[in-house]
Amino acid sequence: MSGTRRTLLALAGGLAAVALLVLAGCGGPSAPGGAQAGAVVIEASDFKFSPDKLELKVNQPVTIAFKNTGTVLHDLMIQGLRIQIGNETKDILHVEADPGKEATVTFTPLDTGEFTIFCDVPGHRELGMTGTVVVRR
Ligand SMILES: [Cu+2]
Repeated sequence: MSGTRRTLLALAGGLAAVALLVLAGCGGPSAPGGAQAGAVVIEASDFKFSPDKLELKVNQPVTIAFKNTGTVLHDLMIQGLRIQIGNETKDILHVEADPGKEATVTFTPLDTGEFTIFCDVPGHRELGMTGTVVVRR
């Protein structure tokens, strides 16, 4: 009989593990039904961001869809703002998109304050590809 019990225990353990995985999978920024806690579209053209001002909430996940409608590679950098991406904490956000392409990034801002957004492709920042992100409580 102990053999059967062990099998049952193993089964129960396996089910618990599956349940945990499912729970972990649901813990993202997208709520059931696909609605997103925070989603922003930023368009990059030659040579500006639209919008060039962004307001975020600290500790709240946000997804940025970065659309490049220009004719050359553009990226979006935020330096000095601590963010969480997946299980990692970083102090730089970087997302880039080829012309006509879109890239998305989901992160959680960990600091409040005002930070500068810019395109890191050489020369673009000077041509006006800058913006501001404000992270509020
Ligand atoms: Cu650029």
